[in-house]
Amino acid sequence: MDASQIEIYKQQVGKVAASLVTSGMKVGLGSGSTAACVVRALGKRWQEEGLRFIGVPTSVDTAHLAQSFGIELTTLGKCPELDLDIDGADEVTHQHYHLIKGLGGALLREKIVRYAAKKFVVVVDERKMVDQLGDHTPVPVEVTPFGWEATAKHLEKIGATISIRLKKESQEFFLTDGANMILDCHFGLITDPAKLEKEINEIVGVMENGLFIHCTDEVLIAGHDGIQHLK
Ligand code: ABF
Repeated sequence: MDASQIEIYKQQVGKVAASLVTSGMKVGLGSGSTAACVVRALGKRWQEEGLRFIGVPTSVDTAHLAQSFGIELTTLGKCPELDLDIDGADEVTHQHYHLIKGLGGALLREKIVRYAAKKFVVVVDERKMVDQLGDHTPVPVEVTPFGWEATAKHLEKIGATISIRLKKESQEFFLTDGANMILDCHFGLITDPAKLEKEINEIVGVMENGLFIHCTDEVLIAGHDGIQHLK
């Protein structure tokens, strides 16, 4: 699938996801390129239809994009309960819609926003669908920089092969919007993702991880068969 076709899929699924938002809603706005297509489609509705909702962005990049359309934003501090959260993913299982998220580096805020929302809708193109998590994608683990080396040792003890996330074209550590580091943990095929999600978070120094298990309500998948809306 070439890049232009993928971009078309992302725009298609972004538009369909944006149609789920009605005026007055409190909406979590995800991060990554597919979620950005949702924000752009929402911005178009804001400007052309007068759609009015309140958004809680999951990253600085998403906040800037939403603000460029004039979308009203708030924080979970002012709005701790959301109606809907729309976000992308790096892998989605066909069964149960378990996710790996975080290759975009926003997993902590994404997970906090997800769990503040009544409904969670994931938007992907068909490349992201898998039978089992982990074969091709590491689990991003957000860790506090203090003592990250010791935290990494604990992660290795539960089976992780670790790549330290670096800034693009640099040898500097990538830092999240929350000024944490990300250790990309390769586990291979993950047979019990719910157990692993808990195991990782029990390690001192770990802030959160990119396994989103038993928490997806609906998935919108763009592909050569058009848009599938799985509930
Ligand atoms: C975000 O979107 C992240 O959780 C995930 O890593 C990323 C996927 O990005 P893209 O849509 O660009 O593939 O939700």
